Amino acid sequence: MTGSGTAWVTVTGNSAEVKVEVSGLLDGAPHAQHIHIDALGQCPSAPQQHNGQASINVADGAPFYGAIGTSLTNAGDTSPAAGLAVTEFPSTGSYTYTRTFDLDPNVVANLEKGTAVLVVHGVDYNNNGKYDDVLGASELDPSLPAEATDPALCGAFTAMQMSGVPSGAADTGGGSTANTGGYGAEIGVGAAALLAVGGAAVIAQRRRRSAQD
Ligand SMILES: [Cu+2]
Repeated sequence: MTGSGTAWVTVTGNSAEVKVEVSGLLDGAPHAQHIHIDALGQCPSAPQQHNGQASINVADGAPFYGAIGTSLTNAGDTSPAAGLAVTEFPSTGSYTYTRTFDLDPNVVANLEKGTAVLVVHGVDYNNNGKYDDVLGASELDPSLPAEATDPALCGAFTAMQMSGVPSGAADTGGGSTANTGGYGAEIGVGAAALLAVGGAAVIAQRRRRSAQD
């Protein structure tokens, strides 16, 4: 299992333009994605035993990256309540997500403090092309397999200089960037996913000044 990605958030007041680019995850399966807040602003590094296998679940990660602050859904509710609305999240292994919406003020405060962490969920640990019960049921929702909710990619947002999320040919328009805060996160594969392919238990936590270099 591999995967990588980059995320950007630009904030003007409480309005946020969010872009997430991900590649290398399980195709054809939902990937819940959230901005987690109110903890250390870090990603988990040490896998635990779940159903006899080394992996990291959301409960393992929560002391590091905290609770859901924002659900990066395709449409509708972006509150924590939509955290497991699996039909509202990207469902391909590689995708580019963009959305502009109002952030909860506490999420903005976490971005400013350096305690906002992007987490993309959904890992096919046993590489059989689907989420199954190899790790048992999700600790969050027993109707879902743990593979569907375990963190796949994680990265902490850090402040960066930009006037808008990278958008190719189209500019963000508007031009009112005076009060814009820009944040970027390089999101990497969690230690558990590396273990799943027999690799070293290397922490994937990354703090980068710039998402472009
Ligand atoms: Cu999450």
